[in-house]
Amino acid sequence: MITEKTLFAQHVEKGLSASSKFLSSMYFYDKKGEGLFRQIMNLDEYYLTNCELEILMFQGHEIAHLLSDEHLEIIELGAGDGIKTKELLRHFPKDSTVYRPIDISEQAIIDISKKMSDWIPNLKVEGICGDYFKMLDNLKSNNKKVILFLGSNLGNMNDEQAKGFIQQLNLVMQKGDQLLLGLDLIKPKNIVLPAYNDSKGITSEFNLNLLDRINKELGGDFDRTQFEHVAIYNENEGIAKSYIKSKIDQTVSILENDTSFHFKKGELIHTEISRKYDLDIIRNIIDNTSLHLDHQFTDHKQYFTNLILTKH
Ligand code: AVI
Repeated sequence: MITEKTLFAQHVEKGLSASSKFLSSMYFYDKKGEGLFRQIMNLDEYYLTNCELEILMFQGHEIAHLLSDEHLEIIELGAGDGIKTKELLRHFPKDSTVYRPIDISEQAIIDISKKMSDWIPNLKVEGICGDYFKMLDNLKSNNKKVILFLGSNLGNMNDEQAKGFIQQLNLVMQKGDQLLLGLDLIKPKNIVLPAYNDSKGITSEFNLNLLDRINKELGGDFDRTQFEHVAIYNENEGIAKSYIKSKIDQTVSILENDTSFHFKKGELIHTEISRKYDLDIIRNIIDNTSLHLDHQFTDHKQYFTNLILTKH
């Protein structure tokens, strides 16, 4: 059987032996990484959280009205901390609405289920642990479904991957089901870049934690002090990119698969993209699906958007 550890080791070997080195941001989220991401979400420089919170706090009532149905299942992909979601959920009738957070982490499901039940007593909460699409497929029923995919999580995929992801969602949705998609909008560099290179250095810790993870889980000997976090944002393209840069010429060994990798001074490992959107980009992504963009909500600064897409 292929274990998580083997998959991680294979990914690291592939990424670090490529001519342009890369590692997937998917591996940011071990326990420490999750904690660091929560800290990032609370930074003022990471404007995404407050902008989406503002939309859901002040327009949540209207959004809920557009999503409502007699019997409704609200399914959230990636459980998160629930603070934003609660602002939406409080507007739905408790007796005919079920909230189902889906996450691969069992602990995340336990935490969010407890919190949401405390915040909104009487709301039916039924968390599900597992793979998004498998779980969504199992959930096919006569009830209308609303899928929440908030926080611009789609932005960590390139446009081809995002298309594939939305197409898979489209396949498991039934006519009348809706998707509430939270997306960060394209905006100037002086606003975006500090979100990915904050002054307290938490994003740097978050990115470099990947090296600690390789050391801990795969027996790597990365010297953290010889690498640094780099973030760039290309305004025309609308994509923030994160890298880990080698400060010196060095060789790193990884015991797990008995490999070693050479890094030149200044060489980059690409670790993450955070795509920013406009309506043309999103229309291109939902092209070839039967999802229609029905409503758009934005915060007062127009930094972030929540879109309602309906399956026709
Ligand atoms: C989870 N995701 C939407 C975050 C983002 O903005 O791309 C992850 C993140 N990376 C650095 N800071 C936050």
